[in-house]
Amino acid sequence: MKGLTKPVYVTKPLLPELEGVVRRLEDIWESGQLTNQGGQHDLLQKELKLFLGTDHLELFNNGTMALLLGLKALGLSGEVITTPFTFPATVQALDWNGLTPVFCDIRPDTLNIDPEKIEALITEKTTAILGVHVFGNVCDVERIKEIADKHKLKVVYDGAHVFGTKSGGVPVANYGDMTMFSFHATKLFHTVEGGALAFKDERIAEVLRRLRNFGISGPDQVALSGLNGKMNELQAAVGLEVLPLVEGERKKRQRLKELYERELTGVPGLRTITNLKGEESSYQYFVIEIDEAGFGCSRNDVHDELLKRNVGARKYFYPLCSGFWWYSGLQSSRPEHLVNANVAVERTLALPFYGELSEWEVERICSLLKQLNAQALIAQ
Ligand code: T4K
Repeated sequence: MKGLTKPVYVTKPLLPELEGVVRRLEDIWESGQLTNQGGQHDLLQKELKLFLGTDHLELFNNGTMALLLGLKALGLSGEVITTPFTFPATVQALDWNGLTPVFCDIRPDTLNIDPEKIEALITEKTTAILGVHVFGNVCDVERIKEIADKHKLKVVYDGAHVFGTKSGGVPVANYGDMTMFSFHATKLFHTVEGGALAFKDERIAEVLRRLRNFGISGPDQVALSGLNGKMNELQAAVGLEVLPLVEGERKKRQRLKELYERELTGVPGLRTITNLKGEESSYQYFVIEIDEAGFGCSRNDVHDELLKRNVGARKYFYPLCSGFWWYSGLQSSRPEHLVNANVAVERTLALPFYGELSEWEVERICSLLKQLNAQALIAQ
């Protein structure tokens, strides 16, 4: 089985023309303002509010810090119902706020938190629901809102994968009390490292600005215990050059996704995790599920065989967060309560997916998958 001549990875950052970045660097040098909310920062904040369709948005030095400080700003306590099928940052933001995650199983189709299983987990200690729009699929936001309203809970979304996504024409930033966006280099839109919070209640803006700047509230005044969560001018400058490229990148990824889906339709034991109807997706990741019984070999075998042939697919999100040793005492982390999540974590594989990937490379990756499948079935 012939692989690719050059390695391809799960993603590749969108790189703007260097000249534009250099022009912005010259402006920064001229101003002497390198961080602490300078001109590039403010301009990016303004442009992102428009792009993401939200009135209230604050920038941070990364998505994890944004989520950590956002949860703090909402004044949550006790327990937060969340998904175990996510990147460690989601639950670690809870840990660092002294909040206890209560793990809820996921829906097998979207891999997002299953709203029908949330109510059974609510106790008198529950203060919020933290959903993750996994791989770019939007959570069942309407149902989650109904449950949260009924029980007077806050709703926070980890939107690290849904930059610019719309569901039913509504920008995703409009759902819940707060949505975090990650601007890491591996994301559709990036500022090298970076993140943002979109939120409903404008009174939170001031709290967030203080929290990300050591709690400083004015000259000689520290109002609360904050951290350093500021996005610097160089990050913002890169973001301003990347932003105009996002729409083009999204279109290229949409075409590649369609090609992947065409090529992989009908492969036994292989399912593609697509966006739901009515969603304008960020096309953040292209993820498949391998069911060993139908495909003939396991997701891990597929991962290893692809890697030998220069295809760097990734087992996002392995291992499951509920399996972290420090959650071993939690009732909700027990596998019998998280059946779908435990299945998904053994089956999902993110395939290489970025605008610069050629159609030929996608066809080659699909052909490798089909050959692995045929060989595995013959060997059975
Ligand atoms: N919530 C969710 C649901 C998340 O997925 C994430 C982050 C967060 C919260 C936290 O947001 P941040 O605090 O990160 O803003 C990556 C990213 O580091 C992480 O941001 C991301 N999710 C996660 C899903 O993926 P790794 O360990 O897989 O990254 P790495 O370095 O292996 O990169 C993957 C591939 O991308 C490499 O094989 C090559 C390519 N790459 C990567 C980088 C960094 C490049 O070509 N150039 C680069 O500069 O975690």
